[in-house]
Amino acid sequence: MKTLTLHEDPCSGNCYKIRLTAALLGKPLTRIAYDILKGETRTPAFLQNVNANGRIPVLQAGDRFLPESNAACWYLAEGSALIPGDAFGRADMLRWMFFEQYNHEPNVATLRFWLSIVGEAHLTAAQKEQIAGKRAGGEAALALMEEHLAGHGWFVGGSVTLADIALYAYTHVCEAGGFRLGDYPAVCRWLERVSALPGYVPMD
Ligand SMILES: N[C@@H](CCC(=O)N[C@@H](CS)C(=O)NCC(=O)O)C(=O)O
Repeated sequence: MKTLTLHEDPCSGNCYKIRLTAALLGKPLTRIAYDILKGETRTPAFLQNVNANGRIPVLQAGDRFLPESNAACWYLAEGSALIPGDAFGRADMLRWMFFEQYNHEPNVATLRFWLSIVGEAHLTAAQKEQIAGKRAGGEAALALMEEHLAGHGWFVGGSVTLADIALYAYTHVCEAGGFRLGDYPAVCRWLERVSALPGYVPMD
């Protein structure tokens, strides 16, 4: 595999997914940090050379750039046990990764960002109006995870896959967004299983 560089903001769970995947696979990553609060992913140089979409994470493999956290995790994990060997298992894993991007991250991660990183006092009126809806959406996502994990050790099959890594990133820090992990005991037990994996690294 080519030299791997992660363009990241260390406070981002989307970036952490890629670091965790690489760590579990024993693949070294070089890290380049940007401060999203200072607009460092919106500069002309970043837009032209790293990601025209103005966002991190971006995984650089040699001279090619791959935005989107879950795509980058897939690239790292291709051919490993983090991706199920059977077609249905792979599709089911993608189901949870799409759920993470559509139902979980826009609610759970956004409230953490707004309330703990930006700070409520600095939110716009439009952002403040969205808090209740994002709270309800995040709680619904966590409740669905709780229901699944009450009967399963992992999201897909009998071992950790990229679905677990994608959902772990923002779930384990969801209390910073005002969610109560204590309401989700099966989720808490699953968080412990993930953090006990060989090679696990914590978020910065
Ligand atoms: N769907 C993308 C989301 C990327 C994203 O929203 N990145 C945020 C940080 S987590 C960002 O770069 N924000 C800075 C900005 O939009 O200027 C992924 O999973 O990688």
